[in-house]
Amino acid sequence: MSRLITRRAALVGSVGAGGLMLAGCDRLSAQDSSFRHVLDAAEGWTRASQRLLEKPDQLAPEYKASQLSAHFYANGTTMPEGDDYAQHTDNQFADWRLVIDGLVRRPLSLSVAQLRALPSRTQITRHDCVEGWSAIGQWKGVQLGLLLRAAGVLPQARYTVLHCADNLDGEPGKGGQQSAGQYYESHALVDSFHPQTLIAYDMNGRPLDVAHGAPLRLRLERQLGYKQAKYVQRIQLVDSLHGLHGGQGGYWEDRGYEWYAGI
Ligand SMILES: Nc1nc2c(c(=O)[nH]1)N[C@H]1C(S)=C(S)[C@@H](COP(=O)(O)O)O[C@H]1N2
Ligand SMILES: [Mo]
Repeated sequence: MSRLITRRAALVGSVGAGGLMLAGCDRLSAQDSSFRHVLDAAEGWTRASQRLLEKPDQLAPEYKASQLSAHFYANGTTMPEGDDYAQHTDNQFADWRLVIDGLVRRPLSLSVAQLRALPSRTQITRHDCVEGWSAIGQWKGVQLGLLLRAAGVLPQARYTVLHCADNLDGEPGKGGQQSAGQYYESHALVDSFHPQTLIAYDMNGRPLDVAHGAPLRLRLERQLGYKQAKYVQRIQLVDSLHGLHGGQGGYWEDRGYEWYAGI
């Protein structure tokens, strides 16, 4: 183990679970430049994100464990169709990758195990769906800002676009008969770098289940449910939303919903 990696592994370990993390980092970082870039970015990011967390007016409310909803409804796609996703569930998402590309200096490709070895944030927040239901859940994941910092967002980038593994057919609950399409979402950079914006892998203390977006989903806590992309495989940095799918920045936006869905 080189001295550099030792120091970085120790840094990650101090945020996470000590010795276990250290061993894990060593194994996961071997020959993998994506993972090393994220470890490089972690140090400065932790301080920057901590400063943002000291501004309560800009944060979504966080709740106590005693306030967790007994049942968290699952909405939209609850089981992506097709062989690709079935293969991922068959091998416990070992080959799933989160790719970060587009207008970045260093495109990244990270496994779920690598994401789990990084510094994490855990938060208990309320999810509000436009269909009129809410639920309080606990989310654990990597702050998206850390990953973006590691990828090196280029100055001309304005949005993150989250590409998901599922096709959605429209929902009876939203009027039905919407055209089928690949689910995707997009966000402004300022919201993507927000300290409560996570690529989440655990929900209520357990790995995300398929209905809630396994293995990775977005949590971006000051906007409505449909902005919380599940089954995320790729985050593309773009300067414009126009050439993507219907051009309005998201599956539901292409079908008439607001792009900025603040709550
Ligand atoms: N990939 C994908 N993400 C999605 C959806 C979907 O159908 N596909 N539905 C959205 C909607 S409308 C809501 S309310 C939430 C529901 O998240 P949950 O199933 O964990 O409750 O996911 C959002 N993200
Ligand atoms: Mo929703």
